[in-house]
Amino acid sequence: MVQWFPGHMAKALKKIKEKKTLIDLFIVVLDARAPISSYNSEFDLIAPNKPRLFVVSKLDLADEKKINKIKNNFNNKNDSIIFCNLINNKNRKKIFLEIKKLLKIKRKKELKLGLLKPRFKAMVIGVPNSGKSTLINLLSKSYSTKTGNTPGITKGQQWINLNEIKLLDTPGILWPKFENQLIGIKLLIIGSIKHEIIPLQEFFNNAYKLLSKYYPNKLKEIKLFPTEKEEEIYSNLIKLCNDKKFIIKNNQLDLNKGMNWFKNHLKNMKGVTYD
Ligand SMILES: Nc1nc2c(ncn2[C@@H]2O[C@H](COP(=O)(O)OP(=O)(O)OP(=O)(O)O)[C@@H](O)[C@H]2O)c(=O)[nH]1
Ligand SMILES: [Mg+2]
Repeated sequence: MVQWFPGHMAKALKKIKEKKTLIDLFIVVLDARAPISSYNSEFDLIAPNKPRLFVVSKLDLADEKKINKIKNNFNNKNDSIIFCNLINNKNRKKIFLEIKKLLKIKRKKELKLGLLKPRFKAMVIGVPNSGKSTLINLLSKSYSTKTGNTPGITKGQQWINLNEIKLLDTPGILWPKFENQLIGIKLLIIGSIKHEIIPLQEFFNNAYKLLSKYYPNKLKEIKLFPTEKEEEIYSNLIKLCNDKKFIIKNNQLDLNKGMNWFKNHLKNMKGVTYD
């Protein structure tokens, strides 16, 4: 069984629990290619009374039809949810308006209690690579946080000050419980888990099965055949390497190159939502 929950993630989760009383708003960033698998409802128990904004990122890569159905899963009336592309500056205003709306309610409550805060504090959390730092850069119109298309870019917590609000960037956390291996494969495809933890062949077989089941046409587009049988998946790998002319010396096929090509192809694929 693959170890999905490395030690530093346990530490990050502990830090969230430690800070929760300070925080006025939680912003949870989820990937629209796996919005359900990239959330663990155990978080509901960490701060049940705090306002939460779910920002579902990477809408430009997702399957919009499926997203419309998934929207119904997030129907808790105390939460807000926005689906958007964080690379597009046009979405900045929309997200800000939602944050302001949530904080206005909180401000009213606190004024009643005689509290006056100079700035509200929001903690941005989510699985690795979901777009937390990109969201902070979008909101702060700066490059104050480092981003990159691989998990584990942000290593520690960092406060970013805006006019009315302080945003806390956090390292991506993976949740301690995975209901099944399938969730792990989905998180590998969307780049939330490091590939080093699983042999390439195992990833290839499972990702091929997943794509065959969810998006068979995406395989046909690259002249491969959808199947969930391992012998047939192997024949398709041979075909892929032949088509792409992935050959080592002595006319031997470079199967590793074929599997890596497939891995990158999945990473950049558009129109997919695996939940
Ligand atoms: N296409 C697309 N890419 C996005 C979007 N949001 C973020 N990205 C990309 O996703 C990658 C990860 O973004 P980060 O902001 O570094 O993610 P993070 O959640 O801070 O990741 P960690 O710090 O590793 O936990 C980067 O390459 C971003 O450019 C989006 O809405 N659409
Ligand atoms: Mg980050």
